[in-house]
Parts: sequence; structure tokens; C-alpha cells
Amino acid sequence: MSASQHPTADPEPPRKLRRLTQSAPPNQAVGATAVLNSMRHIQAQAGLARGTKALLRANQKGGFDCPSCAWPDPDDDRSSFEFCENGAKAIATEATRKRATPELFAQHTLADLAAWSDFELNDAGRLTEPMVLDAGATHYRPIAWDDAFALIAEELNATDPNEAIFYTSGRASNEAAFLYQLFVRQYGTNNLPDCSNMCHESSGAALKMTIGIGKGTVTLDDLEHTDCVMVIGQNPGTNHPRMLTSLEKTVKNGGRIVSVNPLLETGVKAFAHPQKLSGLLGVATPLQSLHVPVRLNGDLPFVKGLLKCVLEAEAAQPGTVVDRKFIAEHTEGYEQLIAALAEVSWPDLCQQSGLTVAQIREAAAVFISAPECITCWAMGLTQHHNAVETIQELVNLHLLTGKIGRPRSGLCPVRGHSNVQGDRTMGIWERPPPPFLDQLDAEFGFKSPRAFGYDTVEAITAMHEGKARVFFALGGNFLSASPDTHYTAAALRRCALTVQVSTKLNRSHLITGQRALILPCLGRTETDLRNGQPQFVTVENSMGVVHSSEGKLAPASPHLLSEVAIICCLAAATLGERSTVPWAALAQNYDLIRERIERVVPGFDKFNLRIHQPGGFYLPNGVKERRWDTKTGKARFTVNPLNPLKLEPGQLLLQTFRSHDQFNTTIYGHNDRYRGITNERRVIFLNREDMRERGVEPQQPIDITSHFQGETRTAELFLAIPYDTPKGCAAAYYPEANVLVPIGAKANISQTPTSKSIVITITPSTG
Ligand SMILES: Nc1nc2c(c(=O)[nH]1)N[C@H]1C(S)=C(S)[C@@H](COP(=O)(O)OP(=O)(O)OC[C@H]3O[C@@H](n4cnc5c(=O)[nH]c(N)nc54)[C@H](O)[C@@H]3O)O[C@H]1N2
Ligand SMILES: Nc1nc2c(c(=O)[nH]1)N[C@H]1C(S)=C(S)[C@@H](COP(=O)(O)OP(=O)(O)OC[C@H]3O[C@@H](n4cnc5c(=O)[nH]c(N)nc54)[C@H](O)[C@@H]3O)O[C@H]1N2
Ligand SMILES: [Mo]
Repeated sequence: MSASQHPTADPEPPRKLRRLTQSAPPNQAVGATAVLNSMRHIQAQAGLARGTKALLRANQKGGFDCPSCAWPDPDDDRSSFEFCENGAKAIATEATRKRATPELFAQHTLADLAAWSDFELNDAGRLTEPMVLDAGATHYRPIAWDDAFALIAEELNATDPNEAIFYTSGRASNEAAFLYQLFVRQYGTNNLPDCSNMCHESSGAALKMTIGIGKGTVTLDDLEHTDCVMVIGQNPGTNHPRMLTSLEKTVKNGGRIVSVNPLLETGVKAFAHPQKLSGLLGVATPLQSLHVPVRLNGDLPFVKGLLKCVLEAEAAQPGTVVDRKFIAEHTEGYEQLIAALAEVSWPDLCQQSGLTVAQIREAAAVFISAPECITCWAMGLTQHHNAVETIQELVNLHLLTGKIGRPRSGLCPVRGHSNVQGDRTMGIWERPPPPFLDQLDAEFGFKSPRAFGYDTVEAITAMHEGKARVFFALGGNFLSASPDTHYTAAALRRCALTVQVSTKLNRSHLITGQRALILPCLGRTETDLRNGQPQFVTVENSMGVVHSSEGKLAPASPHLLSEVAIICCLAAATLGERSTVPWAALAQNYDLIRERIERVVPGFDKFNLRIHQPGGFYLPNGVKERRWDTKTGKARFTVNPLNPLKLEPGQLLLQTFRSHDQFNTTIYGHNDRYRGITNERRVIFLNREDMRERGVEPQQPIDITSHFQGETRTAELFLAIPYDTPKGCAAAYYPEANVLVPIGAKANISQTPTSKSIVITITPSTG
């Protein structure tokens, strides 16, 4: 057992079943149901007046950036309703009238609260005051802000900087993120893990190595006017619903959509536009013209198949498919790629992708015949052991055909959290590039540490091994979002101090170090007054556009501080005279922070001026001009081995994904409308034949055991759901299934937990 005094709090959500109903997944997404659902959430949480005020400011020029996903806003042509059902839920959950006050903490022990579901924890409402958990205590009690900062400062100053960990979730603004990494580096460490380590790290790593920039290369306009969009390993209908508006435009402009996914997700079947009368009446635009039902983790062999088809088509009609001029001028490694492709056999590709040659050829025909093509992807590609290799293979496909770095063609990793991309641009990174540190040091007159810090998984392991003793989180829900829930819980419990800067109650507040703090902060939707002056912050979306975000609602409590203010107060308290940074001045006027960002981070010239351009500005992206910031100045073809996971007889592969009623670990409700699930989250979607072979009945309660290097982990009590998923492939929701993700199961290079390919067996529940 760990050194903690609060071992009774359960790190897992309660294992209780609800009354589930299953129906056939609908044939179209959004429409009137989505609008009704949005308003239902807004009314229940925020009330109509406050909620509608917030909704009307979402993603408007001069308004706030929707706190949900990172999908970009149109450069022009914004409707007054630039929001979606899930954006509305994210706003409702932040703008809620419910409050998690000191009285709530006085009434409940940590162990009591841990018996609440994730839905109930979030539904307690907004946190209102700083709270502390003293060593040995069973309840949090209120603490004054200054005392909280003094407590953290004292602990940090008694700690070797490399034994402190500073996590960031992707909602932090550019201003907050910039100051946070500056504080952490002046304190003396690069231990800056972030949610990106569990998210698009594989994309960043693959793209940086091959095309020289770890970001996407297209604009929204490119996407809406291209001839083919391949959506691979992504569920936009739920996780980036405004992308459907863009895909509808692509289709109306004559483009085709190919979806590559083990599941036929409702969001890409057909879209009824919620802002048009026709859409509200249920008239939907069919979106995908082809669905490729790849097996889980079958994408690398699938893309290799596409590459082989490209070479065959080129051989049949030389000079028409492979872009030889582009390859000669801009790339290296072509010969090695061709030689390696000759070695792989169709039977291997088919067996490993779960597709037939005909299915691969059909997808290849769409890609090849489209003059311009964009590939979009998300977690379905990034969370596998060979995620980096798979994404590099996609890069090969675009390089071979020259479909990159020109209008309407390119690569589009679709980011998750609304500012996760901006946080990285601001230096939230455990492996900072030396030129960034040189600029930072020059601007602030100090020497930042050069040794790399811990990423998320390394941070958990370090805490577990007693090599780290303070854990500080700027947002997020580290316990529930991380892999291997019980291992992570034990790791956090070994810390002397854990601190969470948060808006809502979550399980990370309940599984703590010896002492713990909750520091409640303003959300995106709220006015941020400093010295009586309203401040705005900035964010960067998935397509590299930086724009402002200014909340308009009254803050949830008079005691809340902005993230910027919290970081400045903490830095001043911790570093005192040691710091070269005017923390108090920066906290009063965010323009001063932006001046500093401009002098440190490339691409932010005239930041305070250009941020007032309607819609913001694009950051420079060399790939759009076919400049490659790689070692040799060329884009790189790579050879990526086929390295499939080997399953023993009886084993299945499990992916952990999102329902339509959650934002990561924030649970809005118990339904998953687009998959026909009502009122239950403890479900496991299974192939019907897999169920029959195992004698499992629909809705039978089963336990799931994961297998990794001789270790097993078990998640109890999930209802079996027969579903259209390829044989051998199962799915369950995150975070309930995170207990199954082994801490040691990481992607090569990016170290991202392999949350989309967990080897499991299933057995009838005995509990
Ligand atoms: N409403 C809402 N919006 C969100 C979020 C949310 O939780 N709720 N989360 C935000 C965040 S942080 C992120 S990162 C994004 C996540 O956005 P997504 O990546 O869309 O999220 P997931 O639910 O993890 O869905 C993964 C999809 O990939 C498919 N998939 C799984 N494994 C494979 C595979 O091996 N190959 C292929 N081809 N497909 C596969 C799944 O069937 C599923 O459709 O969304 C962001 N937006
Ligand atoms: N098994 C499995 N695990 C996964 C994934 C998966 O697909 N499968 N996905 C991974 C991915 S892609 C990601 S990005 C991570 C997400 O990991 P995190 O970002 O750590 O988790 P969230 O659930 O988004 O964090 C929710 C909490 O953030 C706080 N919050 C909300 N808004 C604000 C704000 O404005 N400021 C501050 N300070 N706090 C705020 C609230 O208190 C809320 O409870 O999870 C990863 N974990
Ligand atoms: Mo994410």
C-alpha cells in the first residue's frame, strides 16, 4: 500500500449498472434532435438567459473560444450560431448555476465523494473557493489564496526541482501557458508533461521527423474545396461536430469523403445542418461515399496497400500518379520506400488490415483519381504501439503523389482540446527545442535547464518510484485521463503535495498526496477583470490560427482567480527575489505578456496589433510553401515495418473511445445517441460472432481482463453489446476502461499510451 493516509477513496468510478436500452444507430447526425439536446443541457445547467447569452458569444469575433474542441472557425461567413451540440454541453457545464461550495466539502469525506459517479462529481457544479486537505484529514477545508500560495511555495522550495511535476491540460490559454512554462523553468525543471502526451504526440513526432513541422498543413478553405477527404481514425460527429458543416461543404463542392474506421460512425453517414430549415426538417446531406472497415490497428497495412496501388497505377500510366518532379526537388528516401514496398505481400496486408484487396483498391481509386486530397485523423491513429509509423506511412502517401504543400492538399491532424496546439507553441513541452530555450533565456536573463523532463507516463512512473514528490496540474483530470488508473492512483498517493487548478470537481481531487489543494479558476466564458480592466486571452486552433477569447458572463464566484493570476502569484511566492520576471505587472495587463511572447516565440510579430484583426492570424507554416524544416531541408520518405500485435486464441483487441455525452473525463450524461445506447456507460461493444463463439448473450454482464507482458488487469461489470465491429475488435468508454491500459504499453517514440489497442479476454461477471 502507498504512503497515503486516504487509501479508502476509490480511484475507479463506482461499478454499478443502470437500466440500459439499445437501439439501432441513427442514419444521420445533428438536425433538430441536436438543437433540442443543446437547449436541454443549457436550460438544465445554466438557465436560459445566462446560457443563451453564453451560446451567442461562442466562436464569434470578439467573443470567447468554445471550450470544447480545437476545430477552427470559418475565416469569414460566421453564422450567429457557430456552435454545436457538444460545444453547447461544454458551455452549459462551465456556465452552470450549480456550485461545489465549502459546505459540500464539509459534508462529505473524500471516500464519500469517491463513491459518486463521474457524472455526479461534475454535476456538483463550479468550484468556488480554494480548498486544502491537511495531512491525515478526511475532508477538504477552505484556505485563503495567500496561504495556499505560501504552502505550495514552501513545499516547492523544499524540493529538488526535478522532483516536482507540472502537468497541463489543453484548455490553458497561450498567456497562461507561456507564463507557466517560464515559471517552471525558472524554478529549475523541464518536467512539463501535458495531455498532448496522451493525445496527438504521435502526430507531432511523425510530422516533425518527416516534413519538419509537427502541425497540420491545410486551412479550412482547403478542406472545403478539396476533391477527397480521407477521415481516418476519427469520429467527427461526436468530437468535432462543426467539422460536419465543413464536410457538407466539401461534398456540395463535389468532393468525396472516405472514412476509414472499424465502426460505421453515424456522424459521417449523413448530416442535417442545424442552422438551416431543411436540416431541421431532417433533410440530410449524405457525407461519406466510401466506408473502409479496417480492423483496429490495421491502418499501417491499409496505407501500405494504398501505396502499392499508387505504384501500380503509375506503372500502368507513367507520369500520371507519382509526382516525380516534386519527389526529385523536395524529398529524400524514395528508392528505399520503393524497395521496401516491393517486399510486402498482399496476403499479409489483407490479413493484418482485415480488408480485402478489392476494398483497398476501391479506396485507392478514390485517392488516386482525386486531383487534390486531404487526410484527417485523430486518436484512432495516435494511440497504438506503432502510431508514429502509421502516420509516417500516411506522409509517404502524400509525398509520393505530391499532394502536400499546395492548395487543397495536405495533412490534417485534428486536435482535441481547444488550445492544446497553442500550449505546445508556448513551450509546454518536456523536450523543449534548444532555440526556444535560448530565446527564453535571452528575454528573461536566466539560464533554463537543458535536460529533458518527464512526459506523462514517465511522470507517473517517477511518482510511483518515489522520484517525484510534488504534482501540480494546470487543469485536466490527471488521475482519470491517465492509463492504468490504480497504478496512477498509487503514484499520486506517494506525493507530499498534489495541487489541482480546476473549474469543476473531478476524481483527481479525491486521490491525492499527503496534502492537497484545489485552486478554483475562471473559465473561458467568464469576464476576467484585472484592476477593473477586462482582459482577453488568445488560443491557437487546429489549423494554426491564433485568435482572441474574451468571456462575457459574470464569474461563478467572487473568489475565483484567472489562470494567469494564479501562476503569477505562485511564481512570485516561490521564486521571490530569485526571479527576473515582473510577475505582478504581467498579471495586471495581459498585453504585457503578449509583448514577451512576441519576443520569444517565432510567428507572433506585432502580436498585440494583429490579434485585433477579425478572426486573428495564421502562424507561419513552411510546408504550405514547400519548405521543409528537417535536418537536410528535404521532406523524408520513411520505411515503416509491419509489426502487428499478436493475439493468442480467445483474445480480442479493445479500443477505448468517447461517447456522445462526454468531454474526455467530464461526463454530461449516460447516452451515446449516435451508437444507439441509452442510459449506460459500462458497456463493451462486441462483434456478434465473437459473442456467439464465447456464448455471451446481449446485455450479459461481463468482466474484462487485459494482458500485457505477463501482467493482467481487470475491469468489472460491463454489459455486452452486439455491434457492427470487425471480428476480434471491441470497444469500451474512456475513462471507465482506463484501468485496463497497462502503464508500460506505449507507442514507439511518442510514448503515447496505447489506449486504442488493448489485448483483452472477457468472462461472465461473477459480482
Ligand atoms: N464532444 C467531445 N468533443 C471532443 C472530446 C470529447 O471527449 N467530447 N475530446 C477532445 C479530444 S481531447 C480529442 S483528442 C478529440 C478526440 O477525437 P476522436 O479521435 O474522434 O475521439 P475517439 O472517441 O477517441 O474516437 C476515435 C475514433 O477512431 C476510431 N478508431 C479507433 N481505433 C482505430 C484504429 O485502429 N483505426 C482506425 N482507422 N480508427 C480507429 C474509433 O472507432 C472512433 O471512431 O476530440 C476532442 N473533442
Ligand atoms: N483510455 C483512454 N484514455 C485517454 C484517452 C483515450 O482516448 N482513451 N484520451 C486521452 C486524451 S486525447 C486526452 S487530451 C486526455 C485528456 O486529459 P485531461 O485534459 O487531463 O482531462 P479532461 O477530462 O479534459 O479534464 C477535465 C477537467 O479539467 C478542468 N477544467 C475544465 N476547464 C478548465 C479551465 O478552463 N481551466 C482549468 N484550469 N481547468 C479546467 C475541470 O476541472 C475538469 O474536471 O485524456 C487521455 N486519456
Ligand atoms: Mo486529446
